[in-house]
Amino acid sequence: MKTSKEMNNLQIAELLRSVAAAYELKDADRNKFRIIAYQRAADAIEHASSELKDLWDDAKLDEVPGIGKSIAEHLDELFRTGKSKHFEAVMKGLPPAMFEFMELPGVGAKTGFRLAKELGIKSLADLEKAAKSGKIAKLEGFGEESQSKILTALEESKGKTRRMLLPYAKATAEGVIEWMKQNKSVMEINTLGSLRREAATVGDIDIAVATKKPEEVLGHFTKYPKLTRIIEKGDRTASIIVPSDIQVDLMVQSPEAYGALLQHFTGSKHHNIALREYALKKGLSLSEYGIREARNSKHEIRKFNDEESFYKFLGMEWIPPELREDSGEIESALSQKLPVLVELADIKADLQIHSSFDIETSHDIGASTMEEVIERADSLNYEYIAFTEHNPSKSRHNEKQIIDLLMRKREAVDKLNYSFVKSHCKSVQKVFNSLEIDILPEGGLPVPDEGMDTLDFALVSIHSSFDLPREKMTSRVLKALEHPKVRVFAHPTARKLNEREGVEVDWPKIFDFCLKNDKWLEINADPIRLDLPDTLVKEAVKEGIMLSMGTDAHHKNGLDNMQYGITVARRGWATKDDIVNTRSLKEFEKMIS
Ligand code: DGT
Ligand code: CA
Ligand code: CA
Ligand code: ZN
Repeated sequence: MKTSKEMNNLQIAELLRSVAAAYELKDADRNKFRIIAYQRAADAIEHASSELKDLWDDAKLDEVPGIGKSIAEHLDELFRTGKSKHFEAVMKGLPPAMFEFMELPGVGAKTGFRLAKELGIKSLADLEKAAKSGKIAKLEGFGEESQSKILTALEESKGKTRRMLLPYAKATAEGVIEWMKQNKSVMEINTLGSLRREAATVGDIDIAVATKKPEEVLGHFTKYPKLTRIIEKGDRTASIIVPSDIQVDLMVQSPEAYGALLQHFTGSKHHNIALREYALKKGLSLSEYGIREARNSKHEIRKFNDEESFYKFLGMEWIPPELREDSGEIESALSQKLPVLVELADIKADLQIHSSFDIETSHDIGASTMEEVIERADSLNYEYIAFTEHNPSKSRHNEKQIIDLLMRKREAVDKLNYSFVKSHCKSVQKVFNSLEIDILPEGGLPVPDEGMDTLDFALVSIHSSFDLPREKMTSRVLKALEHPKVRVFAHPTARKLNEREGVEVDWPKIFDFCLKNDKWLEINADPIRLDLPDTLVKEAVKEGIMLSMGTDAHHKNGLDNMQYGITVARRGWATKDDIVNTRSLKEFEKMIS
């Protein structure tokens, strides 16, 4: 087992997943809750916005939601001594290669174990050899199909480079920016690149500084206390590596020319190419230093201290970084017709929240009570929210039980509206009784109509059978959306960043149906989902479809993720009018009636 005091979040998450797998192999039934606890902790750590090691240094390990007391104790030992006796004991006797194999999609603990043990192999390279020579197909219960799936998974895992999720990138950049601001020669500082454009994932972090003393600023940068290595340091730029193998590039410029630097390194590449082409037609040449006449290299460069004047010189409005993807923003900016993009302050509600209300006790239940969630919503100045717990599972309840459970939740929500909301809230005026309902593989809903009647409105979403062919998937979704109580298609592509591609559906057909029947598409603000993705948001907005924003929070702190949904809405050109939950409570009530 690889252990070290300096493990990064990804490595720790992998370690906890390995422990969960070991429990699963040893006695899955008896360890059921331990397995869930370890997997949940792994997810929490993988998506945490700070390095766990740093939190441990500050004695804040217990503030990470999802890490229970006993796991926290083992992690404490891990950081103190470089290993955990408990983890080692659980994983004892298992071949280390199995954990590597388990990172392939479709390979679970049992398969990973059998591949490592029965083939006697130690690496992914060995596994590939075994698959190519037909050895896997010959194992009992495997066959040609499993073998070719493993080969495909191996191929796909090769080219993949992991990109940071937006919150992690933001927090990492924030750490560097705080450090840089301690230097007096730093006059202005901004993020650049995909981070400034608020893209869903970020490859590396780029930062700009305006200064009159470049050398001093770059020197300070390369003394960043958390850096693990310096890649290069020049006159105007430097690059370092910080924990989790993340690259941070710094570029400096004098304050008079800072606007051109910002513009140039914010990108995107495609926006810059299109802008350069436009400028060339006007006989101008653009660079990180400014603008000059294209055919006259002796012509003095015109400098810009901010971006507004840079774009203005080209006859354009300033273009918000989120729109700089060469998807029509230059034309709009030239005719001064850029949209007024929605802002976080416009949001009056959160329309996907899971509380701990035990509609279904064993699967994906929220960690905060309804009251705790309402208090948090109130502190965010929301006017209303919707509780959207998952539907009670059909396999474990009969129809009557499902209806009873839903009636019980209806009563609980009514009671909250009569008492708690009135007595405790300054801005929240109403909580809605909603439900996130699985779309069954054939398109039906697992809730009988009598249960649907208890709801104010419902969300539907895909949580299984992700691989249906396009036609089938489309009719499946349309069938679910047909029910009059259903208003929202939640996390419509079902993608998970770095984990799972979105489903295949006929989007124009879905858009058309939503438009005609007043159904809404969700922008799920969970940073691992950000779904609808920005490019589809843009198409939906163009069609005039309404969007519903929800954090999909499973803990009261999750309500704070709305900001990430806003980045997607803005990148998709959405204005306040395109978003359902910018409406006042009165208007919203009319919309769902
Ligand atoms: P990323 O890091 O993969 O998430 O994407 P970006 O957009 O941050 O790309 P990056 O870090 O390679 O470069 C930052 C921006 O700088 C990029 O959007 C376009 C702009 N840029 C302009 N000229 C150049 C150049 O010569 N080299 C690079 N690398 N970027 C340039
Ligand atoms: Ca970058
Ligand atoms: Ca870069
Ligand atoms: Zn969901």
